Amino acid sequence: MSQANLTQQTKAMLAAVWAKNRELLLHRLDSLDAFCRALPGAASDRTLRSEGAADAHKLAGSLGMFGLSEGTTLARDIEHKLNDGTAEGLLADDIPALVARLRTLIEQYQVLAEAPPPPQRRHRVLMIEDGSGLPQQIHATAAKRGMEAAVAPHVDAARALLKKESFDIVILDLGRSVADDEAEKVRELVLSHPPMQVLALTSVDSFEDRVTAAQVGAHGFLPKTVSAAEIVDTCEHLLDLQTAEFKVLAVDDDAAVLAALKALLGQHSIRVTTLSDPRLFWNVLQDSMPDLVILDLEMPNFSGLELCRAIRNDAQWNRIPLIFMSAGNDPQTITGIFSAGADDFVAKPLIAIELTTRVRNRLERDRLYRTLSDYDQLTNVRNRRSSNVVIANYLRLAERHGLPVSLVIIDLDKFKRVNDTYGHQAGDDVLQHLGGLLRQSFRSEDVVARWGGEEFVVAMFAMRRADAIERMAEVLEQLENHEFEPTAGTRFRVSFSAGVAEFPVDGKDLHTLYRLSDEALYRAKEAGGRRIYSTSTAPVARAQTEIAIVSTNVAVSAPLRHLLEMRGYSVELYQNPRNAVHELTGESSGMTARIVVLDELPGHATVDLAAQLRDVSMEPKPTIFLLTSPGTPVDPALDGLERIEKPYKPSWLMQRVRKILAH
Ligand code: GH3
Ligand code: MG
Repeated sequence: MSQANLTQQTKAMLAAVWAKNRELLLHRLDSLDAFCRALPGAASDRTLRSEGAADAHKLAGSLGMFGLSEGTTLARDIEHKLNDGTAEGLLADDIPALVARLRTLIEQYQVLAEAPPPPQRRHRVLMIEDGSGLPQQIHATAAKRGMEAAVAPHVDAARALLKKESFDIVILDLGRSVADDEAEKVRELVLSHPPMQVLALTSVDSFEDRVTAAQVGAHGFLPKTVSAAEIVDTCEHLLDLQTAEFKVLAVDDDAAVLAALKALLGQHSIRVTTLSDPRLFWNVLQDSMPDLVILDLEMPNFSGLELCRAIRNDAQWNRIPLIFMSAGNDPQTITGIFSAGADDFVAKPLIAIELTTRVRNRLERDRLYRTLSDYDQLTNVRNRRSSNVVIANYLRLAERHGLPVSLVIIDLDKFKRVNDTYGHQAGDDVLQHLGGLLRQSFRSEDVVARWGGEEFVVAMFAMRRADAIERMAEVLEQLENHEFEPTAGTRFRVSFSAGVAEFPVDGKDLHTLYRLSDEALYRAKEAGGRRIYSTSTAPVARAQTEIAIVSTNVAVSAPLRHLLEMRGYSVELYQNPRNAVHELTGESSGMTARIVVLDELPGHATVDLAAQLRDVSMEPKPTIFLLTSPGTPVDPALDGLERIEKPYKPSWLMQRVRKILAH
């Protein structure tokens, strides 16, 4: 965008903000009017004078922002006279004439925009029909706000539509359109269309619903009881977040200044959270996680200086860039601001261009500094120190919202051997590749970090242990499928092991969670590596295996076994069907399995084994999964068994396994 364009657009935005806030600014003249009406007595009334002066002060601060510098000068003049003049002096000054002049200035002022803001591409919203009438209401509200909305009759239709067209946001009703086993379908839909945002609606605002929302990859969730307008508000907020490059928190008790800041900085891809009550500062700071804070100097209850000192004394936030706005620019004020720990100071009246340039520069410099100091140079993921701060904050947020967080430690298997065999550079390439894989695989609200040589940590917000294992297993599969080629013709593959602990059930602080996930990692390594264990992965006696596989075909059984073992399940493999019959059905062996996966076995073996397993007297009886090939007829005697057609999708198979083993 050219500079000229930007200025035009900024002006157009300011014009809109001015039109909206002019009434508010005119109200600031009320106490000045009251002062004038009560003259000549008011000239010696301390209260009336200071109320009038306070309003004149605010007007001086905000008028300049809209380019009305004459108004600022006039308001300043009135403020000084009311504050410092003698009663006689005030009467001689003809304050009513000055106030009337100021009113005329505000009433007549127009921010002239040479051109209307260029049309933006309309945001597109997709919803799924649920029979409640809500999608139609959202449709109407979204249209009024300039969005395009479409309603698909069901999830499959939504998927078909997404293949043809792109949408910016999809609204999902978790109560109806996402049945239990559809969660995976929806997640795929979501993940395959970045950067599409997903808003989940929940029938009751329950913990379980929130977790499901996170599992399907939703970026936000709302109970379905809220109005269509609130839903559309949230959509706008999510879209804002997506396009914003930086986040800023602005604190000022003057709503007109906040509105103008939001509009001005919004033009520079900066999303502004505004706050007019400084008492709510800490909550809003934690929730909005800004990259920079703008503070007004004078505010009721807490002054900007007090907030600034508090920020500089807080372990988590003390490094955030802080910019002050103040109407006073005398040396004493400025020294006070900088000695409280501010990074910069902008005098009110604010000049739009100066303000945006300063904020933008500060943000860019800080980002550069942060990437250098917070990120690992080799792998481009967070380093240990910076991830500690972010994870600790997530734990606090999760506690407040009653959500889980899963902490995972990842350690490459036999990595020393990679270095020894292929050289240090090849080792570095592996670390780099894994860093990239982890960055791609997790949502932006999750934390990925390198904590040491070949040890990585991932913190997943709103994720339970079991789901974290599933996500990690997907990453492990991808890593194992990748071939490294350090020199032409030399190829190798690598794997990792990982340990998972969950907040708050396993521990409430980072230290405890780290220790427990490290213990789980140790057990994963002990079991042979290439797997992910959690705090709840208990060593299982062979007699109580979770899953038995009966297959004479190693090409089928080996990957299946790995798939299950990497997720921490205990697996027993029978390559000889007769052994399986003997062990799994013979009560003498004492052997049980919760699930038996039967491959296509030679002759009648599959039918026989299934029949015998159905007859075992042990409770609970094992659930039988039948592996079938497409096009191969299945014996009618096997009707009623769960079928898995080859080639199966790991994620889909795992969902069914999890459901059965959860009971
Ligand atoms: P295990 O399966 O038990 O984890 O065995 P391992 O060989 O992976 O573990 P060990 O702790 O014995 O070795 C870790 C190796 O990681 C030793 C070190 O040379 C290598 N390493 C650590 N940091 C880096 C790095 O930045 N670059 C490279 N290339 N290698 C590194
Ligand atoms: Mg290792």
